[in-house]
Amino acid sequence: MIKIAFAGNPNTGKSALINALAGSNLKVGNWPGVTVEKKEAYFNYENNEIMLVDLPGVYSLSPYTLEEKITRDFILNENPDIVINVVDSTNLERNLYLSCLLKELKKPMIMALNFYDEFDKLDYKLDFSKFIDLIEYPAIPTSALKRKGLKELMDKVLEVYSKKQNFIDYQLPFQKDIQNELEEIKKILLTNEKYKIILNKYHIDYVAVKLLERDSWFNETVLKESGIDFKNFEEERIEKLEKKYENDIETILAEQRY
Ligand SMILES: Nc1nc2c(ncn2[C@@H]2O[C@H](COP(=O)(O)OP(=O)(O)OP(=O)(O)O)[C@@H](O)[C@H]2O)c(=O)[nH]1
Ligand SMILES: [Mg+2]
Repeated sequence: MIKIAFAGNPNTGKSALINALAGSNLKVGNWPGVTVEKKEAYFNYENNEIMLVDLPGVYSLSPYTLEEKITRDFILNENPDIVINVVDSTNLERNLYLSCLLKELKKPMIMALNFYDEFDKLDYKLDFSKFIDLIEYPAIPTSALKRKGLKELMDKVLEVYSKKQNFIDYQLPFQKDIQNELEEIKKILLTNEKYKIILNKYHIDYVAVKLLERDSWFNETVLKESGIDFKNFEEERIEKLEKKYENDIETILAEQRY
């Protein structure tokens, strides 16, 4: 079975796309332990069983809201084979911040440039090949409303799936001094055996970014999973960067992503 997670800002058409693809086979429940709705759908595409998971609409993947924690936990821990990042193509600039954060999770990903009917109506233009070069993963124009691009999207899913990669090598978007710091953290992670258990589960680039931004949810999760406590990890060096930029590290990274 191919497991696909749909992630994107609120109102980008995630549910509409799932409904258009799978008909009305939507199963509605709750995420374990919380009252946020969990929707899944199953259908068959060219002899492949497909599971579609409708993640809550989010603007970020911070440790601060339930929806954002559900989204990143699902993508990191439930091993979807592919993430479909649904964006509103008429609102690209606002949508691409989350796309950038999703890339950091390093899972195989495809962008659905949804609302493409509106995009056309507005007579917007996109240099498609340049855009794909910049985002570093495939993008397919879709309209859930007009049922356009659905076959192309699913064909791309099968193509990406057949490559059977767990982690994808995207470039991280940060400036040189941040990048250097990430490299230092990665060196520490690689030279100590005890971190192996974490690196087997999470891509090292992702671990490095989470440690650098003191991500509390990541620290909690890792502590629970492996007993390793990353609290205060690299604290001195993080504070040095904060002094240099005269800002807190989360804001520094967020600004560079923007
Ligand atoms: N014109 C147009 N409208 C669309 C398209 N996709 C979805 N819509 C409409 O946009 C609205 C929001 O769609 P949803 O599928 O509910 O969006 P969502 O991403 O699931 O939103 P959340 O669950 O709140 O995160 C609905 O009224 C859809 O009918 C599209 O491609 N074109
Ligand atoms: Mg929805």
